[in-house]
Amino acid sequence: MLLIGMFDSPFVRRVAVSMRLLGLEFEHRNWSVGRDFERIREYNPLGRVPTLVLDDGEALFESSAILDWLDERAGAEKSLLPARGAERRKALKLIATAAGAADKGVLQIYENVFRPAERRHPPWVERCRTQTLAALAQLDAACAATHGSFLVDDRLTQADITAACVFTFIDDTLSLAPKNFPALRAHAAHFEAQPAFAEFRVAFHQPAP
Ligand SMILES: N[C@@H](CCC(=O)N[C@@H](CS)C(=O)NCC(=O)O)C(=O)O
Repeated sequence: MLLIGMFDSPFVRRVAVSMRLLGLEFEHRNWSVGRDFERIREYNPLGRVPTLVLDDGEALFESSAILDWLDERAGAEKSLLPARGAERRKALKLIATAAGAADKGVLQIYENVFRPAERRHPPWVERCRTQTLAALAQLDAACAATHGSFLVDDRLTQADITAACVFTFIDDTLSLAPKNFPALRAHAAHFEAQPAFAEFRVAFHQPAP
């Protein structure tokens, strides 16, 4: 399998970390959504990452769809999501909160990268920042409620992986105050110290338009 996309993207990174944790081997193409747009579009009409090219040539995109396939391939025993019920709903809601925070974080970065200075609209950027911070506040409360344990199901799930990858990305890129979100920060630090996370930890690269 071939994973396309740079590891400074929280969406690419959560897929890479999950593949490592599930014991699935992959090759990596460190392609940038700016510089390598045309190359990515050969596999994904949207030119977005992550894109996962399977061994038979089929390309999957949208990280949640990729993760769904990886879980299915790894089997129910290893799956990173609870199979059903309240724990699954809770995990999906936390994942949506974290992924939404990342979406809004990415939009704030792209406002600077892809839009000329005279066309930027500060109220829109401010709105995105408000949304990002509100989502992080919810995740922080969820982490505080677990008292340092896993977010869901008393085991490592995609909720922990996504929350950690997203917090690290936003902390790296959007100048959070170090004292903010203490429980989420501690949760991310705990997971970032583990080999599957550390292996895919890179400095953020601003995409060239
Ligand atoms: N919902 C998508 C979001 C992925 C995403 O935002 N990827 C960014 C990189 S972090 C990207 O491809 N940006 C280029 C673009 O959207 O044109 C997913 O979960 O895969």
